[in-house]
Amino acid sequence: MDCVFCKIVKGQLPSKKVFEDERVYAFEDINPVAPTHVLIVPKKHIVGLQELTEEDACLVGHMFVVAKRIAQERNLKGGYRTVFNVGEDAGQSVFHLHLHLIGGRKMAWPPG
Ligand code: DGP
Repeated sequence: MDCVFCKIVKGQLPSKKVFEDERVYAFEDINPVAPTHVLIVPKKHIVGLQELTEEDACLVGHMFVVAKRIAQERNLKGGYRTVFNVGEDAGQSVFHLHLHLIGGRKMAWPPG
């Protein structure tokens, strides 16, 4: 399958690994928008949140637990943001589900 994140998960493209287990792979975003910008992706190819099914509900919960652990490891005590961009209007550019973990600086709301 011609999916950049599938290739990263399989080690066919380089990435800066942050965490890995049997279900997810987390790595540094190539274009960070904050001092911490990590992507948590399921090893299973899911196009995006819109394509999620009930059987993947535990997997998505696990992605958030991993995000929390990475935030703790990085000492993001002041806060951080977890984001799914869903579809083109929201800015989704890679169509393999991924959770952004962004932190290490003050953030504005609403996002752009
Ligand atoms: P989104 O716009 O929500 O689909 O986020 C996609 C993110 O993926 C974006 O912040 C840049 C990042 N990205 C795209 N291609 C690569 C890559 O090859 N390596 C890494 N590390 N990150 C990538």
